[in-house]
Amino acid sequence: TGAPRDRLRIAIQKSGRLSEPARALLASCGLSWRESRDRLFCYGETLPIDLLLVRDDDIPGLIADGVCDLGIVGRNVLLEQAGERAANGRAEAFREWRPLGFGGCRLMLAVPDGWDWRGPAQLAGRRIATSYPALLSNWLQEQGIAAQVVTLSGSVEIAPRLGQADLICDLVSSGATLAANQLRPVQTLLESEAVLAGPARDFEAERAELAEMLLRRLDGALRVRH
Ligand code: PRT
Ligand code: ZN
Repeated sequence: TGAPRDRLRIAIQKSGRLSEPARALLASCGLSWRESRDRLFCYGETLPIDLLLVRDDDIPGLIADGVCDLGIVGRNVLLEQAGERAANGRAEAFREWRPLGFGGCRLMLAVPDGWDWRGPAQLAGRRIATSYPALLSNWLQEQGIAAQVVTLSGSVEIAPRLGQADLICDLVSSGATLAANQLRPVQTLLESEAVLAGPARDFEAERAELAEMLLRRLDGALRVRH
């Protein structure tokens, strides 16, 4: 399986917050594509660099399996899945290659408005709802705190009101969602943004040259933006 050796395949989010900025960034590197009828695959025209349009959660696994060479995904997703792999005793398979400067957000603890927050020690014995159980568990362990991690795949912000958890650990950008749910952000666990993800090891042969060219163009495009 995998892409032919003389082409590069990049996984990006099909539809979501990172889709348009990811495409725009790659287009600013001189890439252009011909879209397939099902809109899941974009064939590179100016360069032998193709796109695969997928759920963001699938991107680290596609790189680990060698189905894609690179991906554009939130650091939060990449580190969560890396943490999950490590917890299961699996080898490191992907890593962050470049921060990309868009999709910024924070993974934060948020407590009900009424809480008098006095620091992490207060979390002992509490139930914390999150979609990032590996990142939260690692942080709790670093802090030396025993708390219960309640894993939810979505709508984490309503968990305290439903009585599923005492507080939450979720992504925050403007903070409007927390405020609308009578929650207050109190502690940052991770500063996140979109990143270029790639395999833990370097590429070989033809793909290495293509990847180097893409990285040079990407670094140029990122410099112009800042
Ligand atoms: O369908 P697919 O699985 O691909 O998409 P998705 O729904 O899982 O992802 P998507 O498009 O919502 O987010 C993709 C990535 O964008 C995330 O993994 C983050 O890296 C990044 N990002 C940046 C965010 C936010 N900002 C953000 N605000 N992801 C989610 N949110 C949530 C936040 O948790 C809150 O519920 O958006 C809501 C609004 O946030 P506030 O604080 O502005 O109210
Ligand atoms: Zn997702």
